[in-house]
Parts: sequence; structure tokens; C-alpha cells
Amino acid sequence: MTNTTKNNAFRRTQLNRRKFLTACAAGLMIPQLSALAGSVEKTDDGFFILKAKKSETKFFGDNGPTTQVWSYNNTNPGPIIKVKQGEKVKVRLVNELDQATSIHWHGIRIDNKMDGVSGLTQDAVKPGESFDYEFTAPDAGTYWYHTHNRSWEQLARGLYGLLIVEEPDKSDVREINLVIDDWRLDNAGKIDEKSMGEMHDWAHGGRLGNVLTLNGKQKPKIKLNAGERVRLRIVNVANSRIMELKLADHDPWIIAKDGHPITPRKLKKDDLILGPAQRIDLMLDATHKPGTQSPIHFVDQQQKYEIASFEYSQDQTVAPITSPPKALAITMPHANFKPLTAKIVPLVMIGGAMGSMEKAIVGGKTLDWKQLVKAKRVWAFNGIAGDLDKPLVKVNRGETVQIDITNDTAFPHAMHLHGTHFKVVARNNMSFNNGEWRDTELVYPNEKVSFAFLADNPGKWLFHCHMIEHQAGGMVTWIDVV
Ligand SMILES: [Cu+2]
Repeated sequence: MTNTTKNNAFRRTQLNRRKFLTACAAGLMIPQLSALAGSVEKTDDGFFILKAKKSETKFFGDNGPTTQVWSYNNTNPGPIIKVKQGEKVKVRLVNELDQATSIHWHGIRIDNKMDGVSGLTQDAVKPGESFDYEFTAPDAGTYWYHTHNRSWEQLARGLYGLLIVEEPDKSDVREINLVIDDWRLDNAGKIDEKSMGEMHDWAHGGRLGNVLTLNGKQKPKIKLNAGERVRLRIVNVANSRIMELKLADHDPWIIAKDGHPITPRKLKKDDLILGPAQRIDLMLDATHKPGTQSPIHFVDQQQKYEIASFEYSQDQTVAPITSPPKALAITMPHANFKPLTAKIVPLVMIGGAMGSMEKAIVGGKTLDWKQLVKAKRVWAFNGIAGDLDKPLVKVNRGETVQIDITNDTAFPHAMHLHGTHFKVVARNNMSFNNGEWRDTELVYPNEKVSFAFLADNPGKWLFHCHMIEHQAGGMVTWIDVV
């Protein structure tokens, strides 16, 4: 794919610039980045309690408007759940909302019953009820948890949080978490509810917002001490926005993508383009001078917008570390992986605005475009618009599977496979021996991208676009591992 195609595709998903600037100008105060609030109560039987409920937050500082969000434990983002690799995670979801909900543990190689997909792996948890999630976190890394019921509404309202699985030999490097969200707010700073579920969003680039927050605040300041090395865990939790970031001339090492370790190397430009749900772990050396400030930018159509800043302390300096960071241990079972003998599964994406979809199957019936728009199923995989009665493919446990994706739409898509990471083995006409391991990967218009994985975890694994409006509009299927 040429850069121009990529940029055009990218542009279509980005902010309306004027809207964005207006919203930024409305930011009244620049809040300090505090440690993420939100306490996690633990029961006698060892469960963290996550209460899904309505609560109020201040994106723009104490003197700014109050925004009603849906949260876990009254905090946006939800509380950080931190466990050691191999440890049991026990979380009791208590639903205090007036809508059913569920939690998906994004990127975790999990017991299928605990995957949290309402309608596929569990029933949604009704208002007033609770559900116990109990699973082992087999791989260290940066993960996140989020709602998986009516996600197009519930994620846009704030139901997500970080799940950090620590390495057994975790270094004592200071960690900074950056959870980036994209909100569509009205002039009073409230969530724009009128446009929730709007067809135009679903058929285009999804629900794109007009205010970006980091850890629930607009333009927070992130403290650094000159000379120190910090680990940044960055997560894009937006419904649909692709985020391209710039870190103010710092030259960090990259150590993981989507929680999966990669051999430490210096960051390349495209590494910091994060599709919805993607994560990146960096080791950043604070190379600027004490007392200085430097902006973190969100980049859109060559325009840069400040979304946060690094603030160096006045006097404190520490001796810089110059050696590369230690590689993180890979614990995912790659040893048995043989992409050469994979079962090939084609998947053609069609639909959306400016697309060529004339018909698709919904509820077993073939509908024409007009009927599809009425049914709000405007995207399809292999001609099927979101029906989950049958899987995309049924495979035997232990088989290697290669999904050959063709994006025949005018939009990029962030494809997410539940239950395992996959290796990107080919893109257009290039194949990679050393492709990246991801749980979510961007597939741009007119691209052909192949994902391969070892199907070693039995169950029903959802495979969908993580631009949530696209998922809701038909870009969803599942893989049956038997
Ligand atoms: Cu999509």
C-alpha cells in the first residue's frame, strides 16, 4: 500500500478539525495527572469487586463541567487490575446500571467461559445481578478490560480499565499508564447522546469524538525526572478512532505490542499509530533538561494537537541508562507454530459508505442495500452481515489457521481475535517470517493481510472489527475451536 492510500484511509477516520479545536478551546483548566483513582474492594473469597454504574467525572479539571459517564467503581478509566503472571484473576462484576452488561478481558489467553462475550460465551449480566470472572493470566503484559454488551454505547460511555499482568522478574523501572479515549461531548461537556447509534457513524469511520482524554483528563501533565527511564503502557480505548501519537522528540525503545514482547528496538514512526484496542509498551529515557515541558501530540492530517505534556521536575536528575532494556520473556506457545501447513480461511470485508455492497445475509435472508441500511447491518464478512448462528470456520484444536483478509471497503478496520494472539504473516504481496504478534491489527482499504495462529484453546472465539460501530453494523464472526 502506498503512503498516500494509507493517509487517505487514515484521514477518513480522523477528527473533524474545526470541531476538535472548538472542543479543545473549551478546556478550562489543565489538570495534573494523578495516579489513577479508583479503589478495588476485595471480598473475603478474594474477588475484586467491579461495580458498573453511572458516575460523574471532570474531564476538564475541577472548575470544568461535570460529565456523567458509566464507570467501574466511580472512576474513569476503571481501576487498574494488577496481577502477577500465572496468578488467578478473580473479579466480581456487579451490575448497578439499568442495562445488561459483561466484561471482556482483551488479549488474555483465557478459558472461553470467561471471555465475556454476551450472546456467545455468556448471557449478559442483568441489572442488579453479578457475575464472577475467574481465570489465570498466563502471559505478562499490558492488557485491558471492557464491556462486551452493546459496546457501541457502553464503551462510548466509559466502561473500560487496565489489566496489567506483571513479569515475575519485574524491573523496578517506574511505570506510567496512558489510557487514551476519544469522547463526543456536547457544548455543555455532556456525552452527546443524541448521536449515539447514528447510522452515519456506523457506515463511515465509527463514532469519532471531539475531546481526547488521557487517564480521564484533558491535557494532563506527566512528571518526569531528567535522566530516568520509565515504562509507558499506552492503550487506545476509543470506540473507533485511530490514534497517531508523537512523544516530543524522545527516542524510546519499544518492548511490546498488544502485550506481546518484542526484542527491544528504537521506535519507528508507524509504531505509534494505534488502532482502537491496540497497546504499546515503551521504555522512554527522559533526555530533556530539568524544568522543561514538552508536549505529547495527537497527529491528524499533518496537524498536531497537544493532548498531554511531559513536565520535567526542576532539580531532580538521575544518571541516565544508556544500555538497551532487557527483552521481556515470551510465554505464549509459539514453539508448535507452523504457518506453512496452515488451514487457509478467506475473509472478504465489504460494505460501508463508498463501498460496493449490494446485498448481504441477515438472519439467514438476503437483503438488498436499502434493507441492510434499515436493519443497521451495513458491513459484511464473506457476504454475511453479523449473523452469529454459524462460525466463520470450525477447526480442530492444535490446527494452525491462516485467515486471509481482503479489505474491499473504503475504511480501515482494526481486526481483533479473542483468546489468542495471531502472527501477521503477510501484507499485500509481502510475506513475513518475522511478522508481529498482535491481538488487534489494522487492515487498510484495498489491503490483503494474513493472520496466522495456533488454535490451541477450545471454544467459541469472536473475531471482529474493534471499531465498535463496525462490529455492531455487521463486522463480526467467530471461530469454533473443537
Ligand atoms: Cu471496522
